[in-house]
Amino acid sequence: MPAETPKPPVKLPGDPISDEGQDSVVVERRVAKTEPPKLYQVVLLNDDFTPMEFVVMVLQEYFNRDLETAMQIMLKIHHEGRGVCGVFTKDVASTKVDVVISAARRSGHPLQCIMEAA
Ligand code: TYC
Repeated sequence: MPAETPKPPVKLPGDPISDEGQDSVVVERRVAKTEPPKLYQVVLLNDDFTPMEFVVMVLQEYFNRDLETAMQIMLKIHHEGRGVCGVFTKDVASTKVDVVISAARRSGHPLQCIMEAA
C-alpha cells in the first residue's frame, strides 16, 4: 500500500493565523455585532367619522394607554391630523396595525392606522 501523502492542516474560522515556522502568531479578534432591531411607530390618522370614544378605546385596549393619555393622543390626532400610538419592532407594529384596522372595520368606522420607520 503506498504511503499516504501528508495533508495540509484544515483551517477553521477563528483559528489563529500561523506564520508557518516564524516565531509569531496573529490572533484575529472578531467582535460579534448584533444590530438592534429597527423600530416602527404606529400612527393613527384623523377622519371626520370615527367617534372619539372609539379612538380612545383603541388607545386603551391595544396600546395600553390610561384614559387621560388616550384622550390626549386622540385630541392631538383630531387637531393635528395624526398621532403616534406607540413604537414597536416591525412584526409587533404590523400586527397592531392589522388588529386596529380589523376592530375599526368590524365596528363600521373608517379609522386609518399606519406604521412608519421611527
Ligand atoms: N375627528 C373624529 C371626530 O371628530 C375623531 C377622531 C380622532 C377620528 C382621532 C380618528 O384617529 C382619529 N369624530
